[in-house]
Amino acid sequence: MPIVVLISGSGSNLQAIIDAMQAGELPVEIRAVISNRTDAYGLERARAAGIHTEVVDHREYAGREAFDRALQKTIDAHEPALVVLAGFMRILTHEFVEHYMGRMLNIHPALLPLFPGLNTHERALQEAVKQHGATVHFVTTEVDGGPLVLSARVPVRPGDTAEGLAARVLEQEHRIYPQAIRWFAEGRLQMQYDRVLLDEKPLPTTGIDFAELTTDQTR
Ligand code: NHR
Ligand code: GAR
Repeated sequence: MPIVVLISGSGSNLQAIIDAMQAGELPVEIRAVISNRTDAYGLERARAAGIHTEVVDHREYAGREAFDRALQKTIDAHEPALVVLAGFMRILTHEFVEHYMGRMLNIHPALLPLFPGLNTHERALQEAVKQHGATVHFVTTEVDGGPLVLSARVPVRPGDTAEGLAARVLEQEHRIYPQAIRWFAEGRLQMQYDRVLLDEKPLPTTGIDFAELTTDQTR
């Protein structure tokens, strides 16, 4: 399945996708990696894997609408069946999201619906939650509010820093994102209205907990 990956930074989730592809565990072809930042390290990861890269720099556009139109044009030239947000840091307009509805996934570094938006690890520490994690969801116009697919939990430990917690969460991101993308690529995962179907069956609104995956679901 042809996909396009959008990044803004380090690209460790991109790397996890590339690694899963190279291990023969993910039936996708990354047609392009697109960054809104010229200095994103993920661009180098893509180049090292021989993947086409492009930059659409948001600072070169008069506003979000103009940026999103340029981004959409760049993406659509590659005719992806799925758009993957992997640490992409720009909020997307309604028009853009409508265009890719049901075929755009995001990974968010929190247990949604807790802590949508930015600085999730700092906020989790501030609120002294016992568990934190990451969630894969379909992208809708409501930021970090789309239907939930798959999440993984990590414990929050006494004395944790935001950096330490972020690293623990990131390890889990690298497990769950390739799994969710694989389901989509195999035609097993669909968004229908505000629900997610896996193998034609609706998921609970919380999505699936990675720790509770059945052998059927991971096959
Ligand atoms: N766009 C829509 N419409 N819906 C979603 O669910 C989206 C989205 C765009 C990005 C990722 C999201 C995350 O996982 C995502 C989901 C950036 C911001 C943000 O406030 C919020 C959420 C997410 C990504 N960005 C600032 C902005 O003004 C810029 C911050 C920066 O450049 O560092 O766009 O967390
Ligand atoms: C990841 O933790 C991802 O969940 C988060 O940024 C990090 C990107 O890491 N995404 C967001 O915060 C989106 N607003 P990566 O570039 O190494 O994949």
